[in-house]
Amino acid sequence: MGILYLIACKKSEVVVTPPPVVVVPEEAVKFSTNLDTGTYYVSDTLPLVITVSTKVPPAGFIYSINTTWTDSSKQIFKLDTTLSVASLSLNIPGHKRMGNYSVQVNVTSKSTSTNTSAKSIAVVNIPILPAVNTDLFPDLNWNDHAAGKNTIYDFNQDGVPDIISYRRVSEKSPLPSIFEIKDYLGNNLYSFNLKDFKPAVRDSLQHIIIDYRDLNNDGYGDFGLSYMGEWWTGQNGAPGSTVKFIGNYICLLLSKGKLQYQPVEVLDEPNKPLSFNLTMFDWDLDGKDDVLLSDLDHGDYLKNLGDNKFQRGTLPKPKFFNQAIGNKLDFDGDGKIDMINFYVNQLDENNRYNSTDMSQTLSVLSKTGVKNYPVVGKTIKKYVYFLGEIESAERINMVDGDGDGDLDLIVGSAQSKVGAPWDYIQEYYENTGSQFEYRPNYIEKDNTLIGELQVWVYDIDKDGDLDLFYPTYRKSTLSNPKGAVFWWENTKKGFKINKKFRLKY
Ligand SMILES: [Ca+2]
Ligand SMILES: [Ca+2]
Ligand SMILES: [Ca+2]
Ligand SMILES: [Ca+2]
Repeated sequence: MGILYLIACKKSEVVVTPPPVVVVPEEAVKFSTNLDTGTYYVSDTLPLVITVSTKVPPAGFIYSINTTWTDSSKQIFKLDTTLSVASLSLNIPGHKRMGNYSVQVNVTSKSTSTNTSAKSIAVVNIPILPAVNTDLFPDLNWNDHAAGKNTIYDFNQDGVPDIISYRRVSEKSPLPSIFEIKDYLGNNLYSFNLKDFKPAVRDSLQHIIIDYRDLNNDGYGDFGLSYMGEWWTGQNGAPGSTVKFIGNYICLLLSKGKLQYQPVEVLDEPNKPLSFNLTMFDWDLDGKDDVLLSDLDHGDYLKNLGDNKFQRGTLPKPKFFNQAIGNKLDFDGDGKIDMINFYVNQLDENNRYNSTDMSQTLSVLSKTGVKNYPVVGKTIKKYVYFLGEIESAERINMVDGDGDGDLDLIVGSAQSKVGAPWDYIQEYYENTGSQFEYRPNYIEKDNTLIGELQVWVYDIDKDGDLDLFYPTYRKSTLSNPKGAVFWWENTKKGFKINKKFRLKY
């Protein structure tokens, strides 16, 4: 004891008693987020708000956020930041692709690394299927909305897909059908009643063939409407029954800006046999889209002279191809839409072929002219009428299904049944450069699900390749047999049925 006293005296003249050291422990870090309530459904950007309930220590918190696409263990986002505030708000991009994501959030006291709290948030991206619910407008001709088209279209350029078709005034009325533009949200965008434009026009013009291109180069589509008169004198398609289709009326609706149109009468021939065709394309390859009034056999067309001027004329022979199942899409990838035509000989109601040409040919008409490709590996049948149990090819579309950079062919067929619902099949023909070769079962089939003739393409899972889907469905019959919706995922080794989706419309 005496020694200690001596040392203390040497060090200092004054003896002081040190204050007691009191260690105040930091409050344990606690936080919550806006995504704590369960699995969060994301379509791209993830809104994350972290709220810490603990008092902010003088040195602040380290906020760590780590987002992983768990389907491939790919890191999407990583952040470590020190902040002297009790909350952090972020919009994290990069969750576009279909699948499961995990967000790991850590909040740690900057001065005490052991004072930390962590949580993991499950996030899932279920893709949106851009199909339209046909219950929305039950009187519309939904076939024409979908037929011969490639993917969704947006006429008024407002981001909502549109519907172009027609409706009959009523099931029993002979009055001409009404041309309509509507959209997937149920909006009525434009309506054209031929009777208002030309009150004296004859009744019975029930069917309209519709096509569109930007004829006057103002950035909006213009329409060609071909009204057909028809009178059946027998039963539709029955053997021995005679049918008489008479009369055509064609007008153009030329755009005057967004959804404003000037109707122009082009043809009114009440007593001539009609043609089941009206196709807008640059048929004479001079750079301006023209209006083919009949079919390529007749070659009767309106040559586009520019500035809303057209000249009636006849396309020179030889014609490009035998017009059959068509679509328009950019086949060669030059940014310009090409005309696609799939010819296969057609059988009538007495099983007689329409032509002696037994080829199966896909023709592509582009600004450089026509190219023809044999379609091989399966004998494809096409019928004028569905009688009994037959399989008939009706629609085509194209998509790069094997990821080699060229477009492959999809043929949509119906298999008619007697006294039972029909089946629908989509079949794949791979583009080998010189021809299209049948690849059986490349597109998965399940006849218990919904079926239609026309398949459309869209990158549904947002992985950069085009997937397949049926453009329409019925919300009221989703749970019925053959009512359930699905899409096909492009795996580059086949199109696989996928039942994960959300219906936006
Ligand atoms: Ca729209
Ligand atoms: Ca032209
Ligand atoms: Ca290909
Ligand atoms: Ca895809």
